[in-house]
Amino acid sequence: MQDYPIDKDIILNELEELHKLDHNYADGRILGSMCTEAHPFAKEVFCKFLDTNLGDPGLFKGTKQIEEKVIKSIGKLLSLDNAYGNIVTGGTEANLMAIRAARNHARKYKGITDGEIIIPDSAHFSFKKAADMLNLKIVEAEIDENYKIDVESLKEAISDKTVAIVAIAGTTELGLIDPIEEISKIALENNIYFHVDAAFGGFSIPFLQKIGYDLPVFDFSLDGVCSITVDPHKMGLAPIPAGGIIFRKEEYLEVMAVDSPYLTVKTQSTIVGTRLGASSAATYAIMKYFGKEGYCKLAQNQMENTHFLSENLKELGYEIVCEPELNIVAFNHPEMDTNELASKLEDFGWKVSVAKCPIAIRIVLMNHIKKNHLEELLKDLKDLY
Ligand code: 0PR
Repeated sequence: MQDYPIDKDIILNELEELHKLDHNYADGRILGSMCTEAHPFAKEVFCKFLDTNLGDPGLFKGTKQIEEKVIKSIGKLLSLDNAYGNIVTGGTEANLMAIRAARNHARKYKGITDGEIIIPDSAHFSFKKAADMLNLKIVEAEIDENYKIDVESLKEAISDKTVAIVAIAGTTELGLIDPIEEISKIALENNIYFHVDAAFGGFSIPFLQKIGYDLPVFDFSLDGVCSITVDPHKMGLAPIPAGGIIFRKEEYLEVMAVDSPYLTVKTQSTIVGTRLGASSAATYAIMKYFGKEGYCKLAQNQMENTHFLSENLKELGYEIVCEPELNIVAFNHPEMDTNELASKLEDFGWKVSVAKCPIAIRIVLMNHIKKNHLEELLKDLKDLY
């Protein structure tokens, strides 16, 4: 840092120059992101609450009420009348909280001190971070030919050290929904904590179901489900950072509580101490502003784009890895190496992402990708070979 103050304009110019190096969502070229441009109203509200700190909720009683309301309202969307939880920084922190709750619960009530968690191969890498931080062993359940959890393999993976089972509603690479109803029964039978990672799908599956899409049940209507991750900063159009962790029972927060003697509340269960109230306020605002009707339209629009893309890709001779359940299309060309295809698309100015299981170009049809961008993409894909 220099010794003397610098004029605002000079600083802003420097920052803007660097900001120009960033890609922006508006040109529709970012094809592999699960984030998108937040809604302007959500951004406006976010700025108003920038100084609020939910780490000390007694000082920010109103903002704490907003967080509670938003958690209850997401809970209701997921078939839970009285939800507990927090708006956190994203899916990673939400998953970490869920696994911490499961570990602490198993330690307290079952005396398990060297626990294991069962996750599918398709799980997001945040569970590897959680296991590392919480000193848990990962046991991987296999995925079947449809890229969903193989239930038999999951059953075999259960041991007397299992503290949690994880399934995904909207996998990161393919957007698929695991057989959560079946897994919920297994979790109940074995008295094991069951966490559903719906970071991506949580803000679209309920709305797609409402407008008639035949998607499997994934939420708290299944008795075995103990917690769900659902991220407002993905399909919810809230500004980053906004993840959500919803717990069925308050005891899952209680088993994580540590004393916070000099704060206005005497215990804290979140991982982060000082934390943004702005994320809760912005999420609350955008949910009210859209209502179910707004989110239904959004989800439907994105599914229409998904089908438009997958049908046209097939016509061009590309192979779709699986029929999309949510708004992700993964594809390959039978005669071209996928990484080569990806680098050619990059040369055309597209920012693509390559899935690893199976290897495929993966396009996440977020709100910033419009029909005209897809037409341009399809034209480039046609010219490629
Ligand atoms: N759970 C699932 C199912 C996810 O897909 C992700 C993120 C997470 C948890 C973790 O969420 P946070 O990143 O909010 O902590 N999935 C994408 C990923 O990391 C997110 C992403 C976003 C990727 C923007 C690229 C990008 O440009 O792979």
